[in-house]
Amino acid sequence: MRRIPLAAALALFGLVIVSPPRSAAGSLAPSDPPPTVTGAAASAVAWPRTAVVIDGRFEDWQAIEPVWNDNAGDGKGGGRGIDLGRLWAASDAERVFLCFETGLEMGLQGGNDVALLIDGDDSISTGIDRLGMGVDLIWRFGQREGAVYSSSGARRRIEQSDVGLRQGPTVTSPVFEISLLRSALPPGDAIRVCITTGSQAGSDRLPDTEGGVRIALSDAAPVIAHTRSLDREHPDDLRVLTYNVLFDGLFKRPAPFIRLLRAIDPDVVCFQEIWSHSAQQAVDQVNLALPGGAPWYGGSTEDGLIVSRYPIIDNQSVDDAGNHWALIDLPEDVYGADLSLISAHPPCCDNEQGRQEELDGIAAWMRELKRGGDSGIATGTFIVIAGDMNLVGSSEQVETLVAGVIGDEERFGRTVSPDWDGTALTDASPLHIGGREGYTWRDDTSRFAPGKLDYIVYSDSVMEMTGGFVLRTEDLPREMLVRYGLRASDTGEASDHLPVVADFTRR
Ligand SMILES: [Ca+2]
Ligand SMILES: [Ca+2]
Ligand SMILES: [Ca+2]
Ligand SMILES: [Ca+2]
Repeated sequence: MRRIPLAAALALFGLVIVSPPRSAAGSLAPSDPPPTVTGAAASAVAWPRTAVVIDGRFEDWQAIEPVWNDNAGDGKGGGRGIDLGRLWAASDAERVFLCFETGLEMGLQGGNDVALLIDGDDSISTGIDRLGMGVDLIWRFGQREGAVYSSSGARRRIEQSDVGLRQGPTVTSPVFEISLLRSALPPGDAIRVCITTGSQAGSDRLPDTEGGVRIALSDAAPVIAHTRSLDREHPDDLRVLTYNVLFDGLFKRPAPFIRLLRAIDPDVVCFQEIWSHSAQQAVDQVNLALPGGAPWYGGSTEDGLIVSRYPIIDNQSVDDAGNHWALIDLPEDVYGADLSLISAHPPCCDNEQGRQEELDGIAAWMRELKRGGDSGIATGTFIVIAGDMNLVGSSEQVETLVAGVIGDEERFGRTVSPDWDGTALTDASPLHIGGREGYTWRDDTSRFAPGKLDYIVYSDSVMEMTGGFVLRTEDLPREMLVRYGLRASDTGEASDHLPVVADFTRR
């Protein structure tokens, strides 16, 4: 297995740590340099980042001073080697946001004993007495569950949806950002927090002193971005939609999908989880939603299905697993290039090896296309890979998807940077309308917190992203629902995944 160095892993998530000087006593060190953003991993679009967004990127924490700087090296003996570092905090009237360093690349939702203890009202007289705090809520990340304690100390077990837990990134990382609802905590104008990495000897604690880190809370209204439109910035922008429709939902639950397709008005769609219907049947459904124009085109093998407003010049299976490739004939006068598109759906959950194999196969496929010739694509062709990538394991898989880094070069051949200028592709990473969230999958009955599973990555050397969004109709203002003919329940009824959209123009 390849290991990527810590610095590279940090850069991948937009964060560069400039050797933070840890204060000897583990006390607050406000003079530490805030994390800086690398150019490559920065957002493609200048989102109104006036607040913290739980999206697995960290540029939003740049202007915020850490509230604690834990000693380096005090967590190497236990707690699975986790060595807590800096802690950042933010808040508004609705949520508390935390960002913390773990000293090593790790997954947050399993394989660790990290616990977050919160005294939600800064009062020793409520909750249970732990580490000099009156702890009202404990969340155990690795167990994906927690507990709240009443003022009398009575315990009630909780799951992620009970506290509105958000966390990112969904893949492994040495830094995580999380948020939870203030309504899950007793009311107060300050909280105390402590993070522990386990109970065995040598485990780390942040802070090491009793009483936790005190964080004064803001009652400011949540910052909502002023996105009040689903429309393209320019009518000619190419709109790509990827949508995991959950077990043929496009046919089993057509009504919300028809409304959503009509509102989103895509040019090309990458569907996943259409198992028992043909490309022509998918085309017919899209035609039902968006009639009146030229006929739609479709191509599929299994699972990864592509529907396009523009003709499909060529299409093939990337592999036996159903990841699907199509070359789409975009209007020459508008875009000056065609579109090489993959609709992908690598396996989910614990199947880390199977997922890496499919992503390796996609990277190899892209490499061969780029060779040109009879079986290749023309230089400068738009390249987009979109789909439900199920990236819940190693961050190396993000590297394979975005930078084409092949894990098993013996089997899949050498790594070639996928973009035309010899660099990586760019992760579009759109946010929800409202700008507060980055997740693309959510199931409130699951023990897994909402996550970013669906991706659109593109060749930024020839394409410029002009907009995009993740759509969750429950969060739309009434006026927008009416304007776009949507119902608040649509995305929830349709699928556990949300529609993910990115708009492009020629660079
Ligand atoms: Ca963020
Ligand atoms: Ca530490
Ligand atoms: Ca308390
Ligand atoms: Ca410590």
